[in-house]
Amino acid sequence: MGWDSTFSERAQNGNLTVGIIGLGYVGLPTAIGFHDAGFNVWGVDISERTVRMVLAGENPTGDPDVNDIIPDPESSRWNITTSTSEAVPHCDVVLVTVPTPVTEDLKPDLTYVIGAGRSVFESIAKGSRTIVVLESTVYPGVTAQTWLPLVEELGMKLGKDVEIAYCPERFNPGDPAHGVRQVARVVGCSNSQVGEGLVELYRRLTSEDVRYVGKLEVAEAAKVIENVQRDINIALVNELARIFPELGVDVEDVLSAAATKWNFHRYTPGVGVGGHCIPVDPYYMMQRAADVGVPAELITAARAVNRTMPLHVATVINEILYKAGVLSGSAKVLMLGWSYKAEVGDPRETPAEPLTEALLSKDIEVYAYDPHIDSSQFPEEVTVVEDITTASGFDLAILVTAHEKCVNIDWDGLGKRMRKPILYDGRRVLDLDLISNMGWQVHAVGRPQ
Ligand code: SAJ
Repeated sequence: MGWDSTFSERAQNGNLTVGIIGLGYVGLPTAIGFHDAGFNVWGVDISERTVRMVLAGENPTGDPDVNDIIPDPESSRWNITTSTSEAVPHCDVVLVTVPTPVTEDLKPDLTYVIGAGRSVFESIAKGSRTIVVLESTVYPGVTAQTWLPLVEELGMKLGKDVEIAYCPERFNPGDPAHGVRQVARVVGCSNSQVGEGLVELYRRLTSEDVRYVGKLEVAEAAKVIENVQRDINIALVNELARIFPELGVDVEDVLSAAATKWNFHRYTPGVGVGGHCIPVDPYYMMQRAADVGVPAELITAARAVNRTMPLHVATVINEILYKAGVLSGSAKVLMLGWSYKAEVGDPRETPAEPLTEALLSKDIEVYAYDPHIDSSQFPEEVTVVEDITTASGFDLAILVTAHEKCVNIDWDGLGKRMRKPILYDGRRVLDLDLISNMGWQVHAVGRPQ
């Protein structure tokens, strides 16, 4: 039994069964959150490994915040399966939290959204008005464009057999302060009563603001532009990080000075912008603008700045090695960190990859140390360093990811084991004066040579 006049009341008293399709970074914490809020939960993932791990109480995601909070499989309210068709008939609401990556040619890849939608709709009982909510990040129009044809193809009717809504996930991996129970949500739905009913449901999940914002496209667009804005802001400081060193000025000094102004938003330049959100979502907005023939020049230009940051850094590093007298073809560079973000074990869209490709193209050997990333997740052309305390023989060390275990290392000891103690701080988090006093030659993104 999905939507009916008692839905809001059932949501308020936890008397609903919530299905979650996709138990990854977003889906698993969401399933756990609704279980902890007192709901019956059916979690579905196509991966046998994921289902097996979750049922064993183990965390299949790379997000440490999910450790030790997985419910006991004996709980009658916690049902985990690989079968959508088994789960959906039990559910009043089904949340779809599947990946929405971009293709090789940087176009939105909606195959998971379409596949999950189809398997959910096929499993819904006619007349149940089961509510299906897409949470994955898409561009405005996708939910209606992909799911409504599936509903019609199956001979189902919106408002009779099924209801469709959009509620973007705003989950920040590796940031316990912004987990699924602590972030504000917006709900888009063509049926305002269903939208308001979902607001009641999500209010049981998160302590922050939850509001109905109108039709699907409004909520879809809000999520995309949240990340587009972030990409543009980071691109600005990355562009400044290329300009100011040429003026003999450290960009970090400039940004810190500017940040004394009450409405200046401080961002940090780096080797690049990774992850499954920020470097991906702008392509959705660009696609949609192109569909309607309106240029998206700023969004496109910002994406290009961030996308080429690793190449810029590789060029600078090559110059540093050349000036240090390292013979071409003999240089060895140690990357400290591989993941796209500190304290998270996630290599998706990591700038370390294009940086590696650029360094290899300059005949520079690449080694990498990242305690959050399993050695099998590194590309084969990278030599994995398992133990930083014995690593030796490198001509330059570059901080790629500001993991605590890559920042707080024995710099003095490493310096003594380097062939050349040259450091490049790719995240502007290190105390370069302190490290320089240990005998390192120090450089950093946005800092004059
Ligand atoms: N980065 C910079 N400079 C910055 C901030 C980030 O270079 O000033 C780089 C990071 O190193 C990383 C990439 O950008 O490679 C993305 O970093 P992020 O902090 O935005 O982390 P994400 O990708 O996990 O973004 C998530 C997003 N959350 C959701 O989509 C639900 C994003 O919307 C959040 O704004 C962001 O977390 C956050 O607030 O930290």
